[in-house]
Amino acid sequence: MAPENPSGGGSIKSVLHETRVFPPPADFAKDAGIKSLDEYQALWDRAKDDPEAFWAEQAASLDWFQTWDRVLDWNPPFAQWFVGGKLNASYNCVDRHCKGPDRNKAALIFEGEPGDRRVLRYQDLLREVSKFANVLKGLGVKKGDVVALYLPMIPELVIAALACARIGAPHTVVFGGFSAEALSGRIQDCKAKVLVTADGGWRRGKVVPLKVNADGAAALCPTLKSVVVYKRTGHDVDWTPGRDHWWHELEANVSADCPAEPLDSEHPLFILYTSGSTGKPKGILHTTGGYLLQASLSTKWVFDLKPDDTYWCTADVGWVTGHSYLTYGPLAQGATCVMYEGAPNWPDEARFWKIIEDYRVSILYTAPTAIRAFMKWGEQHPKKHDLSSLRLLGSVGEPINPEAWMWYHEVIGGGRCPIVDTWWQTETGAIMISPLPGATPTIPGSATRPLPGIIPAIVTKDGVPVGENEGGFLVITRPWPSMLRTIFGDDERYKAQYWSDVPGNYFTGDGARRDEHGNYWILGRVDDVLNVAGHRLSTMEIESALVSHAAVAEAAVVGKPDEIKGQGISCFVTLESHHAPSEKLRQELRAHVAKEIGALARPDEIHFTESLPKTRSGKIMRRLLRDVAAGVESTGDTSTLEDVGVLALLRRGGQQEE
Ligand code: 6R9
Repeated sequence: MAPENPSGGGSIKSVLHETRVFPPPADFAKDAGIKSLDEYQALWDRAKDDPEAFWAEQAASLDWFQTWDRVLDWNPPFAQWFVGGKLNASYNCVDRHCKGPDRNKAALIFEGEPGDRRVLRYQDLLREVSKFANVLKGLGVKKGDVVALYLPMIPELVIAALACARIGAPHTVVFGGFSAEALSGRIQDCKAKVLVTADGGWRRGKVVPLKVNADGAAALCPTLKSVVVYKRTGHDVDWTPGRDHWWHELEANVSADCPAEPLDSEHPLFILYTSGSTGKPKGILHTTGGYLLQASLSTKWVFDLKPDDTYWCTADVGWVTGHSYLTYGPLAQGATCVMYEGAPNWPDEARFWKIIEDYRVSILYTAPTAIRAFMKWGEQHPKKHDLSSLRLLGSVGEPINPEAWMWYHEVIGGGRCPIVDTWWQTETGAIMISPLPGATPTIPGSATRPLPGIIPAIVTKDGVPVGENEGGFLVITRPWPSMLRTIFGDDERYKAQYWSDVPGNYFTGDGARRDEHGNYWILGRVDDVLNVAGHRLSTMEIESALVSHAAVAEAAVVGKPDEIKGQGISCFVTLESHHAPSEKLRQELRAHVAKEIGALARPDEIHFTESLPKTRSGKIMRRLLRDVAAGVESTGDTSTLEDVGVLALLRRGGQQEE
């Protein structure tokens, strides 16, 4: 919010001038659900002209216990979709596929990092989800109670999420890389009563100490009554009798029958915390009908899913991509999904390619940061494996640079697989801008076009549309079914954060331009949000963590270009008078941030400085610090700087050093 660079044009610039265009391969288009740009355009136009009729038609693809009375109730900025309709997400993802031969189809093909394998058919998933739903009921979880999930990437994470959905208990999944402090903050914010975790998970041959962190978090959370622990690694863990329960022990005593609860379309499905431009993560609330519809429909359109596809989304369920495109979207579509627990370079850098060969994966959906790491590790790794089963590649999480796009296309896709570069956000719930692989010509670095039903615009800070190829703020002009409903417990913040910058429009926080062919080019965040290896982090969240350390007086955090991660974390820190800069303190501060937030937020560099560049009104000029961190000259206006000397000192590298 409140970006430093006010109006479109000027300060949001694109340096990309990409002209290579890759039309959909003819044999791909022939069998695709949407076969041509004309077909796409007709669908998009119809959705624009009569959105309610369009969405109602699409919603018929889900199984409803009761049809809706009204498609949309729009009280800006509060939307209700399919009002009066009743359905259940777990029923749509599991039960309905068990009514015919698909009951024997693989739903999840799991591979653990140590190499253990499990296949759950749809009827196995139904049994496991029903049993765990009964476990939750046995612990007193009622419709509307929030359940926190802090698990490794194992089938139980999907099972637990669907079990929550089955009984109407919203889940909040916390990524296993977050610290005890971050976990407890989330549990307290949503007042979860039950936490589901594991003794540990495997990552690069080591155990991720989930139960240790869960214990640390639980100690700070008075609302938490029970902790369910799945035995994954089998090592010893501390135990709090009365509060802690083994998953397998609870499950041994429950029935495998638990009918899915008919829920209002607007019943909360999950809360997922994400970083905004303030210190405190926001609980993004998604509800059942609209979210499930768009997750499911976009999976079908964007991945052109076929019944015999083997689909692999590499995202962790702790992020929204794992919610929409490993859990709800593909399972609602009855797809076969690969799920992998561990690191891409364990035991060696060919692990992903071996998985693709072993399971004959046909669709791969991953992140640019991973692709750049694969490039660095070298093409000898993918070359060792047969990747001929692949037919489609996807990218998500950050802008993909054309070099990485071309490498993905040639080395992984063998030059034959279309690439779908999908732009969306935790808040949007589902993919918003992306090629449709049988219809849209793709261009390295462009997410191309909005999906049918999505009407974006690129505007100045005053809401005036910018011209062709001019940079501006990306907004969405109309409500869509999978949009966030609010920030959990904070409607005012929801309004302020998303709907006040450009009144009447949803403000994405991203800059973009649209070219003369109607293709969108995402230019990155225009607010104080960092995108580190595809993970969203707020500069202020890291600043708060730094200043919570006794030695730190003031901190400013900025992103710095990073070859693999996209952005690295660069911190400028002033110290309390009785503390002196030292390498030891630098390491201590890095560790402190990792402890407060999680290892993913560990700063790449910490600069000690005597003061920070500020405007006369006391605002830290991050723009200047970004230039210092990147080692480039600042071209922007510095006239509001309170003390020009500070900048000169920082530029000369005249930071206060040990
Ligand atoms: C799905 C997800 C959202 C932010 C978003 C934007 C960036 C995501 C992108 C992309 C360029 C793409 N982003 N996909 N930028 N091209 N294809 O990543 O959600 O974690 O909420 O992050 O990620 O900046 O605003 P989330």
